[in-house]
Amino acid sequence: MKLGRIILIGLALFLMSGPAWASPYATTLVDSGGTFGPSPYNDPASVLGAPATDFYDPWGSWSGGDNYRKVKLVEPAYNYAPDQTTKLITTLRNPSYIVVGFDHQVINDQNNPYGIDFLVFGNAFYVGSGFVNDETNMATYMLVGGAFTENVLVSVSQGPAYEGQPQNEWTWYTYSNGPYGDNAFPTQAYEWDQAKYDATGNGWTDDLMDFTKPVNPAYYDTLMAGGLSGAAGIALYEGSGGGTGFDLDVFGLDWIQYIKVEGTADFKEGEIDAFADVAPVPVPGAVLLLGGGLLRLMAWRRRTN
Ligand SMILES: [Ca+2]
Ligand SMILES: [Ca+2]
Ligand SMILES: [Ca+2]
Repeated sequence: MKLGRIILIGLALFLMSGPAWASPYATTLVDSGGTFGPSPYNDPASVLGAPATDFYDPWGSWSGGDNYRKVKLVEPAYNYAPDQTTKLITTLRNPSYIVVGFDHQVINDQNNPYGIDFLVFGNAFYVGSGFVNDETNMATYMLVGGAFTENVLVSVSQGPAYEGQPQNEWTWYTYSNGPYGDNAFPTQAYEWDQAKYDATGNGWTDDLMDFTKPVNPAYYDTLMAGGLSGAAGIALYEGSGGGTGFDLDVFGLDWIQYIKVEGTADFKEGEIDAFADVAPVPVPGAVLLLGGGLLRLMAWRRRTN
């Protein structure tokens, strides 16, 4: 009796948590080559795992702030992680490429927000009206219009057609006309709390934004136009951690498992930080439809009985 309940709870927890081996981020460095940036922007493995949230700015205290900085939409990942050892982002020059793999299929799920199936994070940032550090009040710091973005070419693949097929012979689908990596939306790592700023002079919380949630593409123009505060910009992210959104519908693909980023001769160069599989959001309407279907089924059973 007691054991049965424990098993049921365990089963429920297992179903809620999903497979323990699935990471939302790229987990495997499949291949890389060509010309990367100078150290610390030269390690292709820097694009694995979660986007950078904090970095060590050697000039930070010299310029009146702290050396330890949080990644924000107006101050992107730079230099090393706070441990001053871990590299965060990789610069792709012409020619160069990095191929990464997920530990699961990235699904073209109809419940993915805005049709966006995966996100690519770089070091793009919105241009602001002056000096920014972790003590800057995001409610008065203004986005003045425009962003520092670059265009890294992105391709996707389902991987080898047979075991051992070399990467350069896989079928690749390239977003030749964009979107590109290292572009809008800039990474926003932590939630901003205005009350905390007013009380302490530092409004950054320890609560991470969601790196598996895309920013609503409808806000692209508003954020690019500027004339809004940093806090207002973060609010438009609606809890998302940013990143450039990609839709597999462009190629009619149901899923992919590998992503390639390239620096190419036509100025497709820039920095890549991470890749994320977008989490599907159950649509309330779908639940209602399902509920309605069950009611109809019950009614039909009643009629036929
Ligand atoms: Ca899609
Ligand atoms: Ca860049
Ligand atoms: Ca990284």
